[in-house]
Amino acid sequence: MEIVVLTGAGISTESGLGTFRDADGLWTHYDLNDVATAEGFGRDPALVHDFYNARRANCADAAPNAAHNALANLEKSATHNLTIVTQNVDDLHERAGSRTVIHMHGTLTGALCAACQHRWRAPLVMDPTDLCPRCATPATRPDVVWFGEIPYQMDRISELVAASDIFAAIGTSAEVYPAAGLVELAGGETLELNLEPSARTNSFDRRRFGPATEIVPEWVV
Ligand code: BJW
Repeated sequence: MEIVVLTGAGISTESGLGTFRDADGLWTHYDLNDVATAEGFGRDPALVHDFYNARRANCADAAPNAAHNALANLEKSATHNLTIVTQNVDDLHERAGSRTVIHMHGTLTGALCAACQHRWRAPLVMDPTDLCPRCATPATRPDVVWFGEIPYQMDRISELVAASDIFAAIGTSAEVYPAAGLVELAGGETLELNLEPSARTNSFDRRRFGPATEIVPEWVV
């Protein structure tokens, strides 16, 4: 049984990490054009680093919740092959014990040189004057996927979703593409697990609504 689970910010919100588009979400406090585009980074790299430094600190203080734990346990069961495709840049799936996790929008723990594309482990606090360890250019940015950039491992993700027996989307608004369109590629049964209906809820075969810490452990049992 091949299971692919797509996760979004809603799975981590009960761990204390905010979502983007809910009331009081990150995009109600920040203009995404300023902090989640390469153009915004070019205009004001200090603002972007402040945004991600704060999120890195929040993430370090957070712990996986019952939904992350339930998915990690599902992966350990010998009868399933589970791949988690996450839009989240936090590492709560890994810290819960999940081993097969694809971060399609990058990670808070990654640093990327905008000049030479070298990647390395990000320090807790990043600064516009940080130099790339390979080319020594002060072009260090978080290794996350901003609007207008191509998400990571899309070919592998598309193949996994198409070949899946079950595709479940957890805690995502389905407002951001290409993640929102993955349900259309799914070869098997599709299920939405979310606090409320997402923008693509009608594309799923089945749906359950409620907090992830309740509905994900119930689904996994
Ligand atoms: C709970 C809960 C609880 C709350 N329990 N649930 C097609 C049509 C229109 C536009 C486009 C299109 N294709 C591409 C675009 C452009 C653009 C886009 O989608 N724009 C839209 C806004 C219209 N997409 C892109 O630019 C992407 N790149 C791209 O398309 O490249 C071209 C290409 C791709 C592939 C092949 C070929 C070419 C890149 C998108 C990058 C997104 N980056 C961000 C920020 C960086 C990472 C970071 O800083 O964290 O990623 S934006 C932000 O949104 C972040 C998230 O990963 C992403 C998704 O958000 P998510 O996770 O869904 O969170 P929310 O807040 O939206 O929703 C939370 C949900 O949880 C809600 O439903 C709640 O109800 C629920 N919830 N509490 C369960 N307790």
